Order: sequence, then C-alpha cells, then structure tokens
Amino acid sequence: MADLRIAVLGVGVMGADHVARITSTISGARVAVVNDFITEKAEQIAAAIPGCRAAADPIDAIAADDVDAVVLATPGTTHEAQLLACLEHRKPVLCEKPLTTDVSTSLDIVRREADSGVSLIQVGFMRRFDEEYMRLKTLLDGGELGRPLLMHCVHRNAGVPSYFDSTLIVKDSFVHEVDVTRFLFDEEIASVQIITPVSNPGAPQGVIDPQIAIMRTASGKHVDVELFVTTGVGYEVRTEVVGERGSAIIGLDVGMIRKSAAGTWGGHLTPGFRERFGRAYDIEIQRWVDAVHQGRTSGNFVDGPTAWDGYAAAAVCAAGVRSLATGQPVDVQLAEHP
Ligand code: ISE
Repeated sequence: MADLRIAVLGVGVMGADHVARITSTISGARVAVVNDFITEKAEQIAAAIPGCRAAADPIDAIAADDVDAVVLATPGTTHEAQLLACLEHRKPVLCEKPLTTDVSTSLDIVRREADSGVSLIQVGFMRRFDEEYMRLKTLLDGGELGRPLLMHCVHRNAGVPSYFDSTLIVKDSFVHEVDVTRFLFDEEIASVQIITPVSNPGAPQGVIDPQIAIMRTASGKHVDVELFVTTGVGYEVRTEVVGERGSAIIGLDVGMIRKSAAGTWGGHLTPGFRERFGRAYDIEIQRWVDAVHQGRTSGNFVDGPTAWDGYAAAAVCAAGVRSLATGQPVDVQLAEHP
C-alpha cells in the first residue's frame, strides 16, 4: 500500500514534533506538505524531508491532490475554517485540541461531519493512547474495582507560555482531565465548578493559578482536579480512581530511584508533556494512519476521540470558564448527539 501523504499544518512545538514522528517512527505515512504562518519555518522543515514541499496557504494544502490526510497543529482560532475545508475535500484529519474555540462552532462541525456521512475528524486527546491510561481503562472496564465512585487528578506544569491567562488553564490544561473523565467513565459531565485558592506568587500578574476544578458526572461520580501550571518544578499528571472495591493510581512517574554515596537518593522529574506523553503520541498517530488506510474500505477514518468528544470537552470547559468568574457550580448543557 502506498504511503499516506500527510499535510502537517502548523509546525510550532506540536506540529514539528509530529513531522519528526511521522518521518522517523510511523509506518505507512510520510509528510508531503507543511505549512505555517511563519513561511521560512515551513520551508526549512520541508527542505529537510525528501519529497516534501512547503505550502503558502493551509486551505490550498488541504485541497491539494498530493495530500491524502491532514494533521492540524495550527492555532485553535483557525481550526473551524480548516476543518470545514477537510470536510469539503473529504480529507481525514487529526486535529489537535481544541476542535474549535467555542461551543457553537464545535457543534456545527459535529453536525456537518454527521451530514457528510463519513467519520473524518479525530481530535488529538493523546492521553487515551498512553499505556498507563489504557491500563486504567481496562481495569475499570473489567470491573475489578467495582463501580468507580471518585477520581482525584493532579495536573501540574513547571511553566506555561507567556500568553497563558486564567481561562487558558481551563481550556488548554483542564480540558485533558475533562476528556480523561469522559473516556474512563464513559459518561458525560453534568456540572463543573472551579474554585480559586490563594494564587502562587510565582504566577504571572493576574493569572489565577492554582485552580481546583470539581466535576460531577451524569451518574453522580465526583472528580476533583488540582490545576497548577506555574510550579517551576516539573511535569506531573496523576490520576487516582477510587471504586467500590479498591483504588488505582497512575502517573507516579517514579522511574529509577538512585541512592548515592553522598547520602542522597532520588530520580528525575519529567520536564514536559512531550516527554511524558511521547509514546502516547506515537501510538495515537500510528493508529490514526492505520485507520485512514482502512477507511478507504470502511468509510471510518477515525480510531480515537471524535468530533463529538471535542465538542463535549469544549462545552464542559465553557461551563468551567463561567464558574471561574463566580466560584459556583455551572451545569453543562449538551446538544443531542447527531
Ligand atoms: C498543553 O497544551 C498540553 O496539552 C499539555 O498536555 C498540558 O499539560 C498543558 O497544560 C497545556 O498547556
């Protein structure tokens, strides 16, 4: 089977990472086109990959005859137009979160994809492909813990880019915990509340960090999340589920613990999400490439979170942003699944 010719749109941190992964690790696919609003960056990356060209315009890249599928790692504000172009040209697309930047345009994308009759959009919630999360999901589905009742999550970043504000902690960081909750518990989230303890003096002026998010699922399960994105320490993502017959925790990030003659002991902190979830991204992209190949006969070009998952996460985060302003619980309103 011929390699899938992929256009990677947006070659910032995540897009460049995906270009490298598709070129060196993934089988059955190659990067045929790259695009970025910084033209020189795209040209430089294209020049280093045999058979790859830089495209000046992302919509032209989506429509191009030498492109079979698209990876969207562009800013969220451009996703709506680019996803619509993928639907119009029937190009399977792996879209990094967010699906779009607001709930109504996300729902519009879900409906338009449903109208097209083909599943073309996968959303890049990579934690679903992380081996620890997959094991936790298998454990829960197997019923060994009994019915899950509670989940405690920790989401700490050493730091975040300078443009991060308090609402981005909800929409860019918390969104992963929203997806993990929906993935692990297989149910929607009914309400969300965000409370704000005293802020870290190390956080940029005006940024409310840490935040504590509390979710209640449709069946009444409780999920609490510590979001703390300016710890200055390392990348820590932990998830503990407590069920009727025991509990399970992932993300302890222990690795090797060394003891030294100097009387110290310890290991290494994971610096960031690319290191923590690197293997999950590999699995995510490989499974997506395989699904796109198989989609030519099955009509389903997705193996992972769908446009609906992107929309549902956006709806919970929008409720979270409203709660951030008042500290009160906010109900999540979801449209009917088409
Ligand atoms: C970033 O965009 C991610 O997706 C990371 O997984 C998350 O930990 C971080 O907070 C986000 O900014």
